[in-house]
Amino acid sequence: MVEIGLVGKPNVGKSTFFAAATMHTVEIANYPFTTVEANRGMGYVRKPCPHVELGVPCNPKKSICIEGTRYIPVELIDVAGLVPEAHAGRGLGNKFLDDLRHADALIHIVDATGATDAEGNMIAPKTRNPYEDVKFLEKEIAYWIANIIGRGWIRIARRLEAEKVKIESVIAERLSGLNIGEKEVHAALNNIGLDKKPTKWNENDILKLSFEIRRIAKPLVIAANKADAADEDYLREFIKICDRNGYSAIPVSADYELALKRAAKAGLIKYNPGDGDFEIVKEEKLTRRQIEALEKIREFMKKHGGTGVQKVIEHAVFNILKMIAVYPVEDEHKWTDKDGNVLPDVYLFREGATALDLAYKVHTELGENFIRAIDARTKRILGHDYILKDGDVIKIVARR
Ligand SMILES: Nc1nc2c(ncn2[C@@H]2O[C@H](COP(=O)(O)OP(=O)(O)OP(=O)(O)O)[C@@H](O)[C@H]2O)c(=O)[nH]1
Ligand SMILES: [Mg+2]
Repeated sequence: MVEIGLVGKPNVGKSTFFAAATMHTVEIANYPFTTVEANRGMGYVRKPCPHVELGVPCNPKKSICIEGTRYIPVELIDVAGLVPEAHAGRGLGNKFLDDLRHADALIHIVDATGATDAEGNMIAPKTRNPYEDVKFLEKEIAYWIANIIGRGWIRIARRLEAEKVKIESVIAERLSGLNIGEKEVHAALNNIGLDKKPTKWNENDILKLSFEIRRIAKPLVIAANKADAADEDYLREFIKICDRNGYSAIPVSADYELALKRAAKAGLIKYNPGDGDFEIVKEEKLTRRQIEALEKIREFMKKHGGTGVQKVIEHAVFNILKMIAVYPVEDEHKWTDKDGNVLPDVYLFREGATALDLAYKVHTELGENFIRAIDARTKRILGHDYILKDGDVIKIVARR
């Protein structure tokens, strides 16, 4: 399962975002360190469901299909707020970081109103430049990585040089607990070009390398949260600065998304997560103030194409991690499993994954006994090295 960490300093709306995306009930409050233990839950990314082409309703098992849109689960982790020097043990220290070990990507939630200081205390709007938060988070994570790489470095570097082992394999071994592998370390080393002799590396070199490893192995998208309360020019300026520095920042109102989800759950409105609009269905049950509040939300959604929550999660999965959705079936004619369920499963893969990867994901045995795959649309036979495409419906044929 894809894991996405919701990170940021205290009091920016991480838990609100999490609650809105997962519908879990979690503690939300207007003071720092409300969350101590990480919350884990399912969020979703959307894809058009192939059942529409087939003209037969689907029977999803672990995903959901609403009006022709497939909602595919991804795991979200809401962690404790991060404060400056957390890597050195301040605030809740490395606890936050430890909860993110397996994350594939991060959503950095910031207060785009500029009304929370570095520690998460409320201050006047526009006093804390949210871009400061972007830089500080980069730094904290890089220090965290550098601490792990740099522990007893000189001894390791000497051994490396004496035994002629590959540098990337030694560093990747140190970082294996963080879900960071040789490939990422290799790419980072290539990009920054350090001295060939690791005994020559100083603390700064290791830090530079760690910044680059973070960029590659824990890529992030920025949720410019509390956009509902932000000054428009201030928000626009922030997004521009992020963009100039290679980050995508998306305006978000986690608060609005949570309000819509709750109203939909209560049957007051009809709203499919991620939609650009909603419909009031039980106007008679709403007070005037509630209707006014909903209309304010609608105005925001018109301007931004939704509340932004779904957009940020999908940006992380589809644009940053470049994932595709693939549907394995047992009957390539009916697109069913052995029990006759239509398009029961869907898996997310990184671009470049093959038919053999799909087989292994469905079942190790299927991978080990792989003979061929069949494209259920065209009935074309595909080899083990066929590169999966987004939306593929595939049957795997294996030895019994
Ligand atoms: N205006 C506005 N307020 C929000 C939004 N999202 C969260 N808030 C408020 O910001 C405060 C903090 O929200 P939380 O979700 O608890 O923040 P957190 O980042 O999880 O905080 P910690 O767990 O303390 O790190 C609460 O008062 C929320 O109601 C939003 O989109 N708009
Ligand atoms: Mg929280």
